[in-house]
Amino acid sequence: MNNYDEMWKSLNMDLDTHCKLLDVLGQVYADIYLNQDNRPEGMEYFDFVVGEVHGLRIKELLEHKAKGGFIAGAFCLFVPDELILATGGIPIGLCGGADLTTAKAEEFLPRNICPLIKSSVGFKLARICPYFESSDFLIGETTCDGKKKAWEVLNNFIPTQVMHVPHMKTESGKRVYRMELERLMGKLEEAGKTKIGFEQVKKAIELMNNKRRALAGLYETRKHQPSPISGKDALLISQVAFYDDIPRFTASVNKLTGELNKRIEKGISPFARTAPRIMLSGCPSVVPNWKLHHIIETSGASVVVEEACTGTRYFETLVDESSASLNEQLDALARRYLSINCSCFTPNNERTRQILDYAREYHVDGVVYNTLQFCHTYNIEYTRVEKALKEAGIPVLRIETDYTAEDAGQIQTRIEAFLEQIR
Ligand code: BJ8
Repeated sequence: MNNYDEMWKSLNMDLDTHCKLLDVLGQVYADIYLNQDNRPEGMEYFDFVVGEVHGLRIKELLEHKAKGGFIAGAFCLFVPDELILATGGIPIGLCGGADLTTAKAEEFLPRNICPLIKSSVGFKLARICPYFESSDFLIGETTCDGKKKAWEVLNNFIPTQVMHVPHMKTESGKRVYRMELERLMGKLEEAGKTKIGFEQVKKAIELMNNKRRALAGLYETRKHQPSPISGKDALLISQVAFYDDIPRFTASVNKLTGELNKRIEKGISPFARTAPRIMLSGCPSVVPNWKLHHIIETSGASVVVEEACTGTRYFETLVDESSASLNEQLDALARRYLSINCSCFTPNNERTRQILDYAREYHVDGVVYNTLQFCHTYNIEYTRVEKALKEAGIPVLRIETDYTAEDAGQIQTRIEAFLEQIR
């Protein structure tokens, strides 16, 4: 990475700890990603983005701010990127996927809380994430209990708006979410010093839909047997989607998909045709958490789909583009966002149906159900998913883990036994 010390200093970051973080990440990335055989050439762009993750992209964000724009950090798919974009903001996904700042987070949070929350809060407290430090404010939401209370902690360090996401998709729940869109819009208008209008929202909807279409196209290639791209690479792309420049990201994904389609014609894949095809389902795998994908793929299987927010949930439904007024656009946004099947909702029957559909569409041989420790909603929902998969004759293995490497050996043994069973 170029020397960005001055920039990081201007963001009041802890340079020593940050430097250690970059060293560790560089090494882990080289081991997990750059060592893969037979990668598509189009992955060079994403390697470059990761190489510049705390450099060039941050410079771009700061330039955006210098021109009067703002940066809004968020942690959940229920925060609508379109409204942030329509008011001149850039949305950035800030969820943390590393264990480095756990001790710092535990100064304010209990030990028995989801690692994603601890990591996210810890990154802010330790001042080692330039995305956090570039953000003007955060938009939290009321999805799970841990996050809901973490916003109160974070609000002491950075202004944090909280969006009320209902837990039931009833008529009243839908009304609540729709009203929350309007409330958020007011806050964003203040931040962007602009009045939101039909044309800006239309442009933002198209921008986001194109990004979703690009990701859907990429995932389509993974339905082929064998998949032309590793699950690890596909996961990385889903993770980069949360912070990269949107038009550039969309064009890069589309270009890669073109290459993947050619690889399919020529029969090129990182995997043997006989490699078991695995769906990862459950909690998000947030950058730089590549643990399960790496273990599964180094055990000889191919991850072909992620039923997760770092996967299908990110792109699966488009926002209706035919609205004729701002009101209709808000209705369309509410419909689209409330179609996301997160386990924070009750009931959440649609998610199980979707998992079965994906299993069929992606020719899945087995499902690895991924839950983060203390994520009660995904953990509890396992029983229902397991029952449905067993009835459909699809083997499933639940892995409950955190961000440390301590359980990697044990997980590897369980995955290998699971793959044996599938074979
Ligand atoms: S839409 S999955 S991003 S809430 S893993 S912090 S739920 S205890 S991340 Fe999520 Fe939105 Fe749902 Fe997606 Fe809580 Fe569970 Fe931790 Fe979680």
